Amino acid sequence: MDQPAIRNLTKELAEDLGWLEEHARTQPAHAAQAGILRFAAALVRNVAAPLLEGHAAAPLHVAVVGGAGAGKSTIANMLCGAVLAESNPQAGFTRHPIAYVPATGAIAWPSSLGYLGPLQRLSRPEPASLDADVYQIRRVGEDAHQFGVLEKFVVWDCPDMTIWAATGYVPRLLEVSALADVVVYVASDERYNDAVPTDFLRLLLQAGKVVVVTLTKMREADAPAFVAHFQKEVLDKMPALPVATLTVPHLTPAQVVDPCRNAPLYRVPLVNQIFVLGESAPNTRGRTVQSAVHFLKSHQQHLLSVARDDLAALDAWRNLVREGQMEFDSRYRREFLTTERFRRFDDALIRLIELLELPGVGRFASKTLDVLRMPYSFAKRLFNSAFARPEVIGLPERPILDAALAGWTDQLRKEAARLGPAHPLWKHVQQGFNGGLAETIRERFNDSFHGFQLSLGDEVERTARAIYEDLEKNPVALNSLRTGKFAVEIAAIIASLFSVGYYGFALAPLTSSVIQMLAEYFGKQYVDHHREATRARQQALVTQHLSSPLMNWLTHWPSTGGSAYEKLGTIMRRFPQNLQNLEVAVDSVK
Ligand SMILES: Nc1nc2c(ncn2[C@@H]2O[C@H](COP(=O)(O)OP(=O)(O)OP(=O)(O)O)[C@@H](O)[C@H]2O)c(=O)[nH]1
Ligand SMILES: [Mg+2]
Repeated sequence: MDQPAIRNLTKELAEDLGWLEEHARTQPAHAAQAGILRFAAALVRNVAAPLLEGHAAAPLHVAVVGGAGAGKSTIANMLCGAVLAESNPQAGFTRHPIAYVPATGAIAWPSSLGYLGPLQRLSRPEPASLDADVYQIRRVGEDAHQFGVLEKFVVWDCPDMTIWAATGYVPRLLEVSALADVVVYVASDERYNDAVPTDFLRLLLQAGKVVVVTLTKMREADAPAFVAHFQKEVLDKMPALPVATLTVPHLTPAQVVDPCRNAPLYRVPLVNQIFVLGESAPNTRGRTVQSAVHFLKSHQQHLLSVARDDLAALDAWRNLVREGQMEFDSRYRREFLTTERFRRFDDALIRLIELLELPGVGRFASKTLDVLRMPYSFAKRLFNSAFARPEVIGLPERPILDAALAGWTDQLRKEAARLGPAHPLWKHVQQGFNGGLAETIRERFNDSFHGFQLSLGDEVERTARAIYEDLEKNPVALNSLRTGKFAVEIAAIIASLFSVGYYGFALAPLTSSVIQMLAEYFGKQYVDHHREATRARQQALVTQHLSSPLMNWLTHWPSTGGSAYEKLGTIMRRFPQNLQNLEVAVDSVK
């Protein structure tokens, strides 16, 4: 993949996750997922993008996180090797991430798009209590950092995550945590089991972050018991384990101020542990990126699930539209097609039967046979007039279509009004109806009706005419049918005369009538077959020209015109593929 394609890929992934995060915030049921979506987007921007854009692995990043007042700034001090981070008795004192870097040398900060998201870098030093979406970089004196991990790592002192729900500084924490190659999770004796930090620890472990737990402020003698307790109460319930659990018992004020000189017993194991984890920067960063991609892939469904309700609502809408279409089609069949006789076919039948009579000189012979068949014709007329059912008059077509359309539209409008309060999609449809959706439906329908009429045209007329015209155009077939029928009749009459002699004259009309009856019967079967085919064809044309286009347009209606559902559809389509591409791209960087 070339660089522009890579940039586009990570940009789209991060944007889509960002869009889903905003979307989650607007829905109370999914608000809790906003954090994980921000974290996922930050993994793409801060971890995957720099690697794919060829930025160096060094420096690595270690983020110190934990609950309010747990001792994060104190631990950050220890890692850097000096008294630097402002530790303050006021809980929640550190309000924005602070990056500690060596005193000299350029900082190789990736320039990839969206690196650290919305966090702005402060151009001048500010107190840690500055509450804004910013981060600052502090240089650490050379004499100090020889004791710490700055040679390999940028040390991030982070704000706490207690006010998880607030949109304020939690995103700042998420940005830096996502960036981190190693996370030091600090929990104090006083509040080791708080729900919010514990949830955050779970997210970090789920995401495959390398976590070092540091328990603080217990009495030295209680340290092993506290570790065991923390293991049982917190870590045993986690999806993965931290790489180590260390302890920093309650320090004296002198140790807090200068841990290098006064607390090496606690500081050295911590520093060593972090050093080991950063032994090879490319390996460590490679692992960070692999874990990030693995997390994104394995949590894909969860990440997209903020859209689940919307998709369910969209599905319900589509089903309702389709049911409406089926009802529209069957109403047309019920109320129009089944009662429509297609009179032209009756005329066609008469023409067909007439055609079978001999023309010219043969007409005389035909007339003679007609005379013979008179008793049959008379009896048939009598029978028909006595038993004929009253004619069902079919309603005109257009009013039936209009009524079916109105029924369809009303059903949609009613459901939208009923479900409007339950989901924004139905509200959106409801607003559509208030803003003239029904009129637009009618207009579209009228336009398609024109097309329907054009294509139907004189199709009925043509099909009916074709019944006898085909025969007329084929004189050979016509003549053989005519003479065939005539010959059969004559042969049958002669045969009856010979077989029963004188009384044969009485049988002749009967024989001729039976043959005529058979001819009419088969002719009617033939014409009825075409009548039925025409009915089916007309039904298909209504579906093709009227109901299907409307159904398609309506099913897509909520997701067009720049609505949230359009974006949702785009994300649902491209996100899985983009994620797949990201995995392939990351795997190819070895
Ligand atoms: N005596 C003593 N004080 C400690 C110890 N650890 C932290 N403190 C104090 O506890 C307070 C909070 O410690 P910090 O390191 O600022 O805690 P934090 O987690 O950074 O706190 P916020 O940034 O406010 O969330 C500070 O006044 C520290 O000096 C300790 O082991 N011993
Ligand atoms: Mg702090």
